[in-house]
Amino acid sequence: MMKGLYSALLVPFDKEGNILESGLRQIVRQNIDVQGIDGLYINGSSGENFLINTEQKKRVFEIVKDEAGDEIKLIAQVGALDLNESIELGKFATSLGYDALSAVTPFYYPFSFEEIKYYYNAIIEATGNDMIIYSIPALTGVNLSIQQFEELFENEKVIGIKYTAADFFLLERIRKAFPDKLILSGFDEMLIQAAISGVDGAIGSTYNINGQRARKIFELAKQGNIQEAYDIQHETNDIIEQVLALGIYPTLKAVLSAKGIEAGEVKRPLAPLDNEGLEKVKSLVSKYNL
Ligand code: SI3
Repeated sequence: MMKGLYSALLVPFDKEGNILESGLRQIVRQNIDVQGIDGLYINGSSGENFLINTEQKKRVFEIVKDEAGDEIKLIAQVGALDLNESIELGKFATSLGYDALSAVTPFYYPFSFEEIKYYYNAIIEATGNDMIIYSIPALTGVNLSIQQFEELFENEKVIGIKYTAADFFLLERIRKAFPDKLILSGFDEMLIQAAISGVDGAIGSTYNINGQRARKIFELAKQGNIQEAYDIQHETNDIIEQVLALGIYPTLKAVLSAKGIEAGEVKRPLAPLDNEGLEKVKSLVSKYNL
């Protein structure tokens, strides 16, 4: 089963934008051995996927599978504006043994729902793998309705949704209508609300550094220990608030670097942290024992 907590994997780059392969392996191990996650979501937003080329995406899939083997679940995000690239990546990840694919809803052009449906069905047909729809309206501008989710679910290979939205009414409607579909929540700062809403798990960038707290929030909320879960969510959100203020991906990488991991830089045009930012990261790491 694909339920559980997944880190949206960070990918380390050098200053020229090349992947630091040994650092990538260290981040995978950190997630498995220290953060205790159930799986990884590879080449999503947190992997800076939309800033790298096809060969780099394939190399990330390859290294992660080689390092993680069958220890955890692996979801390959293959969504792209070039459908041929999505299919190529989907076939590649499937041949490596990835447990499922995921694809962001196509963005930039105002695609019709028929076009979006065509995109998902084409990737599934070409790869034969399971598909998790990656819905993140704040970044894509694509808001799928419950009826549209239903239509996508008509393809049995669409096993679920990565739901990165704060619309808890829609989430409740989806949960009630599709009790057997997988729903993985995408906003780490709203994990408790998502858990109470009945999601099957979550995918998050901050779980690369804060996976143990996320586990407690999720399990306590599922057991109905809401106050205890909320106490940890409050502390978690103190961390997330500061991480967001500094810049999410460079800050998460700086936290990993402070722990001795070769987490590298973000890929330009994303900007690195300045010295003041790096000092703030040091206090964050020691204050919250990250
Ligand atoms: O790699 C990914 O696709 C994600 O990390 C998605 C995930 O929903 C994250 N979203 C983005 C845009 O980074 C969240 O984990 C997010 O970073 C976190 O909730 C802080 O806002």
